[in-house]
Amino acid sequence: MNYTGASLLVKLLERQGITHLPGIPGGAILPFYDALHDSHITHILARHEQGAGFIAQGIARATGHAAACVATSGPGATNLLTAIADARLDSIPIVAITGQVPQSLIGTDAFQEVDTYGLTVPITKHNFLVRDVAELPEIVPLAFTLAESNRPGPVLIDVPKDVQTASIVIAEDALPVPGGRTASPTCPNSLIDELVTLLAFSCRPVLYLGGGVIASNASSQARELARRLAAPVVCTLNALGSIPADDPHFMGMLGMHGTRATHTILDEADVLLAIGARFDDRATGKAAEFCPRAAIAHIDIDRAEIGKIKTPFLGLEGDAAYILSRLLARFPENGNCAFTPARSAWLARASALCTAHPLHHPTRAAEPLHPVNLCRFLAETLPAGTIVTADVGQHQMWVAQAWPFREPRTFLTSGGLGTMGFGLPAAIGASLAAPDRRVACVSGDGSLLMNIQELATLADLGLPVAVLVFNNAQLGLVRQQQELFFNRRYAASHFDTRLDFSALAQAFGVRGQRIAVNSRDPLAEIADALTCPGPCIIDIPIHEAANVLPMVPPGAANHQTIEHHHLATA
Ligand SMILES: Cc1ncc(C[n+]2csc(CCOP(=O)(O)OP(=O)(O)O)c2C)c(N)n1
Ligand SMILES: [Mg+2]
Repeated sequence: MNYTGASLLVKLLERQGITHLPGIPGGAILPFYDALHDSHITHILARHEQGAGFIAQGIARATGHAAACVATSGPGATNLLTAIADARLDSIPIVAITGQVPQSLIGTDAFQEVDTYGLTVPITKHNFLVRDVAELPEIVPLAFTLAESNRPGPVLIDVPKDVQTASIVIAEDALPVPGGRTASPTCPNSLIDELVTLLAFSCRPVLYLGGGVIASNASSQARELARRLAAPVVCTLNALGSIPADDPHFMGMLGMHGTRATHTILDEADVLLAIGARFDDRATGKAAEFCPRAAIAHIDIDRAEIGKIKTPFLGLEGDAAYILSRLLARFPENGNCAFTPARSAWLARASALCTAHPLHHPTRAAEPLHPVNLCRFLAETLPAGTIVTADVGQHQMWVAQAWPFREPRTFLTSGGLGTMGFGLPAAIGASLAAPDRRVACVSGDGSLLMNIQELATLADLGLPVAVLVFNNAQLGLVRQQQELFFNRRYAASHFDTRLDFSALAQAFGVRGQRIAVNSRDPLAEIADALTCPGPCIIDIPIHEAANVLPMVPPGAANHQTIEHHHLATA
């Protein structure tokens, strides 16, 4: 069959199973858009390429499969960079396709020419500049294989305009098989044996789950291992939902906004089993003082992570689901490993610590809109299985602390890069990928503005996304750091104009509701607004001086956490 580069690219994306393709057209990618016109792929017209990138991320995070996005050359490509870098740090599989000026013009400062390949070298898992139309059948499936296999990540394909317009003849049966996740390296028996021994003889084991548990779909195995070992479990921000919040083994999120209980459990552990976690500084605090009594065993698909921050006693390179399945076979259901007196006492102590150090917050009756109460109320009110996206700031940390996530892939957040503006487009992507689910985006009055233009995309699509703005008229997390660590010198953290997000929503054609500061029953108003079946924004006033506590000062050890009572007496 006769193809142009553009129609071949579309064909290859169709064969990859791509159904939604967020992007924005422009000169250097127009041949591709022309070919897309004949395709059953639904193009999602974003309003900014960063939005398109995060819509793709929302699809990928909700499904675990690589999603694609598209942009033109120059500013289209540079607008994508933040979403690509974000995917890199959180190991999210996306394939970004960019138009490029014709090869004859590359290097001439042509109109809308930028070195997209060069710019994306450090922020992609891999990138391609297509030189010849005949390379497309190899490159496209390979891009998806690379994005999804082993440690997932973003891949970029830069396609010069002349490659898009070039002709090629390929027989239908000569088209390549689609790319996808390949088998991960296996792990030698001897290492599994050593890990089994380490765990079997441990009196105070802790499982430390990272985003890799969700990436490898290993949540149920991790939960089962915790049960069979009677081991407490702590999660990073990106692992929330991998074990249900009400599971008796779950001891909270560790790190900068974790509780004293979570950190005491880690301080007392004798074996730490890290699974798909990378010992990020926001999780470990001062790394030298993290888990001082524990022998560390580290399971990770990326061998470069093993020993990067902490030298483990045992390092196991491999897929978490696979290694955990092998471990489960060694700790059978009716084995006696879990129920030694020491183990039972340890699990009981861990639970007692959690009871003794809960999140501090006023009662719902006293302060219904205290963010912790608000998160719990929203979780009760929204249907089970709701997918929650968060933006970046205090509101994100309150959601992480207080929202009782019960399933993997129900909390989508920018962990590694911490990108304000993630929430709304990621929610659009999640809703496209999971049309039968409710999607809620918890955002801040600062973050939402960073990709507010995607409200127009949301209005076009009419998706059931509720945007909940925790409006404190502040860059709250910045204000909090200035209060705690910069002598209350509030530089550039307060907004002089308090925006009316409900009015803004209406301008975009989305239903908006503003909860008044003096509302008699704000929670009932919120519940009522949530009955809206289509997209809506609910603007909720949050106390301007509320802080996310506990908080470990940046660079300090996790046991040096600042708690509510420290401030109350200060
Ligand atoms: C793109 C980007 N710019 C700057 C920051 C630094 N930053 C982190 S949190 C924050 C404040 C966020 O404000 P808002 O969205 O209102 O959330 P709040 O903390 O008030 O809940 C800022 C500026 C960031 N994370 N991302
Ligand atoms: Mg704010």
